[in-house]
Amino acid sequence: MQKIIKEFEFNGAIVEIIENSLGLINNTYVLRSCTDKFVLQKINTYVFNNPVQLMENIYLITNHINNLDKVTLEIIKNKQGGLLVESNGDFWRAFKFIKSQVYLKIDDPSLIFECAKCLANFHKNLLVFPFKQLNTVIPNFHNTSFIFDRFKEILLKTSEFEKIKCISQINYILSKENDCKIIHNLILKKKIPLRVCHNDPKISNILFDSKKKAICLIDLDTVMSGTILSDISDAIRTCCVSQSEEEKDLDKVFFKFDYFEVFIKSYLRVNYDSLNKVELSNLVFSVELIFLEQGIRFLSDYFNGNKYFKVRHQKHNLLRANNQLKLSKEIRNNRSKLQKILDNITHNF
Ligand code: GN1
Ligand code: MG
Repeated sequence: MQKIIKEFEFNGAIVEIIENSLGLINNTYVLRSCTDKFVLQKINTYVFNNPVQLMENIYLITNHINNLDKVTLEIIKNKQGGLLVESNGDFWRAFKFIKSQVYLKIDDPSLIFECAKCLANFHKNLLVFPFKQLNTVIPNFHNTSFIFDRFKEILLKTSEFEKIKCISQINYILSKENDCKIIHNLILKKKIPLRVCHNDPKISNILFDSKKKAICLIDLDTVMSGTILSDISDAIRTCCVSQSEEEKDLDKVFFKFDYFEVFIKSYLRVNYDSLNKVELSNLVFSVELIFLEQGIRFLSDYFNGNKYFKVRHQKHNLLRANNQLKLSKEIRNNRSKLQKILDNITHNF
């Protein structure tokens, strides 16, 4: 790693390297010199097969946000002025460290308010950004219809033994084929517009200061065009739940309706005007769908040999899938309750 470190424009010699294992994709290290801290990341090229295009996106997005005088990640370039360092087929990039706290789950409604506001401001700040300038780093990233089809392909290669053990999860997912197409079809029909989206605004990708105020969204790897519904629902997926996706005791896992209300109020306060009617009328459904999608992604990876998400044991992705599928069903059974909450809020706008 010393060889890589030497290639970047860090000021001061690095005296400490600490691995941060929060993310499920890249390898992240916090470096400290006598005066400063930095973040160094090895990009996971199984997931991101074009790190150059990915960094081009981050460069454009961070410049745009910076020019608005808002806080965002600051790239540290290599000594030749490039955005990446390549070594033995691996790609590394670095950022300035932002002094902050992250949360894996939330027990305080004021943090929900902050998360939603932070996401809404991110969307608002990027409204005028021409999304066609962004590279598609992962095609079909939140295309649930595509994710469903891929699940079916993986099932064909999965052993009967394994499938029997997960028969209830498989049958549940297979029964949702039509649901998986709904949002995608609305995008194709241009009823739901494409916009610049973060595409991974989970709670641990939001930095907070010591006063519990949100600073900014990080992990900009997947910033590209998409529907704003996947962003809103993905933040809700990780903010408005009793336990994180890592919880394996499903009795402890449930959706927090009161948090949902706070989230929606706070988000719409900032960004109500840019949502169209079709987006609003699909918002509750998109929350059910994002849990289902994440459940399918975890289960697909489990059947496929855990190649995508980092795992600590062989069944890790299966347990994560069970957690997400339980929540998807809970939303399904409470659609009208959520719709009422949403309607009561939008009524006042
Ligand atoms: C991954 O990189 P990280 O850990 O923030 C994943 C997201 C998932 C999330 C689930 C590029 O995010 O899509 O929702 O794990 N990122 C990618 O925790 O697949
Ligand atoms: Mg990520």
